[in-house]
Amino acid sequence: MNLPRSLPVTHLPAQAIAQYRDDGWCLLGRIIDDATIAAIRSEEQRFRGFEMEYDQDVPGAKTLFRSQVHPFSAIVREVVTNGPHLSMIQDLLGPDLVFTYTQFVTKFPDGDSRRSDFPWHQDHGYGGVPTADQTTVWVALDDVDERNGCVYVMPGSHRQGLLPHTKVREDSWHMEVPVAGDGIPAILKAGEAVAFTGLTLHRSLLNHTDRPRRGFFMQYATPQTRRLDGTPLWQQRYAQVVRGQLPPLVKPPRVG
Ligand SMILES: O=C(O)CCC(=O)C(=O)O
Repeated sequence: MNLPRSLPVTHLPAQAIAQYRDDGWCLLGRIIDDATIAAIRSEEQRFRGFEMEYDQDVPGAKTLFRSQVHPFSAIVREVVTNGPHLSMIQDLLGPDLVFTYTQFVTKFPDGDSRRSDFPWHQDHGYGGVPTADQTTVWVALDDVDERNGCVYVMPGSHRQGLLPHTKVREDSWHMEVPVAGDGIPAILKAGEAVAFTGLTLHRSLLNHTDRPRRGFFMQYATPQTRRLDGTPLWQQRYAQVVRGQLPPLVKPPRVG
């Protein structure tokens, strides 16, 4: 499957690269065109009905997560492995890129039940990675702002290193970090994206509208990015090199 190439491959302006380095996040602008957004929305709808390998649906929750769908969706795979944003991620992480994870995050209308919020966390708090060298690209599938539960980022928080996370409740897999301050809302039109590091604190609040807020994120690491136990992310299930290559691998393969 080929993506409609209506969006040019672009590089990030120096100012965005500096902001990502200093503040731990930056806007990428429009990275998915209308036709592709429509196709990705259809896939989001398709996968709603099926709990995937890494998902744990929480009864009564107002947010649905559908993870690692790219092996099962040609259009999602094409976007994550060949989208016009990859050159921008190379600007942030270097020439060699490992794609690691994708997830749909659908926040249903919440009223005021407080069940569609996602508290402050670092993505690496879940993944157990001590360094900032993985980038989450969060793409809006609907226009998002403070009313329907956009993502908020805390500038500079990536410089605190990996922070202790605690479970919010016994019956939930969500974890949180206590944070003072509101952060910056990433207000996006459908098809636009915000990028942040794996150590950047972020959260999302309630969806106060009467329509689902659909988001989609993709994560990219360097070949050097490792978990606390030393496992490189490129070795994890469903990871793949999407730009450049792995460095020379020093440990010889075991034979026999
Ligand atoms: O999409 C959202 O509301 C936040 C998702 C998020 O932060 C995550 O899955 O790590």
